Amino acid sequence: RPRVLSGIQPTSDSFHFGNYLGATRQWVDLQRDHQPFFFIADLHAITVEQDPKVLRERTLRAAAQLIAMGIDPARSAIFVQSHVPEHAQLAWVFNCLTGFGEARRMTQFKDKSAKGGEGAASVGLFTYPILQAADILLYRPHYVPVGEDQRQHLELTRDLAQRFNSRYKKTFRLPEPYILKATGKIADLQDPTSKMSKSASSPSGIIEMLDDPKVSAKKIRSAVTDSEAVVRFDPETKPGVSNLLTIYSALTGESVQALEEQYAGRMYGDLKKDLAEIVVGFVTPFRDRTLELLDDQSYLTQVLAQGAATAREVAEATLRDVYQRVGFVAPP
Ligand code: AQP
Repeated sequence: RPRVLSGIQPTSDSFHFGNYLGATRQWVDLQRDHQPFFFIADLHAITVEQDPKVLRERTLRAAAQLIAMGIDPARSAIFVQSHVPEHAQLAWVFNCLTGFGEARRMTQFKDKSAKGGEGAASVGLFTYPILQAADILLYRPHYVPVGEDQRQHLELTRDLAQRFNSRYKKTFRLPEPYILKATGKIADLQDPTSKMSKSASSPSGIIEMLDDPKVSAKKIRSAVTDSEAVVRFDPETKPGVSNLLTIYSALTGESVQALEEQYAGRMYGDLKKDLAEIVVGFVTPFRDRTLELLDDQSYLTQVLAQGAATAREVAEATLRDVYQRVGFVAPP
């Protein structure tokens, strides 16, 4: 079975709809006929300052949310990145293969360091995409299901794989990004030309999966639209309404075209009210299940231990090949 791999950062109390519709929902689908590796990226999380206690809590919350949304620990390896030391070890090798200018071109670093100035950003934030390349290539996956914002990082990953293969010996598979056109970029409800983002969105722009469902419903009802008052999908001129249609379609399975017909001649208020109900119906059982799982931390710990054991088997073998190929003497 082809392998898939992806990760998510434990940098907030809850995943948001961008994370879910852009990435983790595909994890759930792909686990059926692939060999899946899904990790909680705590090494990535500390590229910006984290409170240690909160980071620990959020790591377990992330595991609970993944299971609650349908990742099955019997099918998928769910693990914490820092439990598999080979991620950091391979990242060092890739640090030494990456050009400084090449790393500099990564737009996420430019965006994320823009606020406080480059001087305030950590070197870890700068080399984040290189660690990400190591995360991926260690498992030699066929597909990497992510949101559109990760496309550039995936290209760097493929470049590094190719560089290593041609400099030393064919070691890595070139992974394909698995990015859905429809949901690869879920927009901020208040600023629909930007992506929904935990660090950049205002609280009213982001739907958190673990929020009180009433709060999420209110956020949908107050989403920014436009003055045309026609329910029509056109991301260029009507980004707000188009985003609502995207979310609606993704949650119900109805096509955007069918929704346009259903809401022809009706008000934006109707669309928002119906979508708010759909969102409440979706997040309520998810939230209940997550909270239930968080009550049984020994189960979560056991899932993560089993996931790390499965992941390490693969990661150790890859790192052994890499160390041998770059010329390191085998340890005694
Ligand atoms: N708005 C989005 N639309 C579609 N996909 C998205 N992803 C994130 N935002 C959207 C995808 O979610 C996965 C996990 O992301 P992450 O753990 O890297 O989180 P992130 O990128 O830190 O999430 P945010 O909200 O975007 O945080 P900031 O703003 O801090 O960077 C990834 O596959 C990502 O593409």
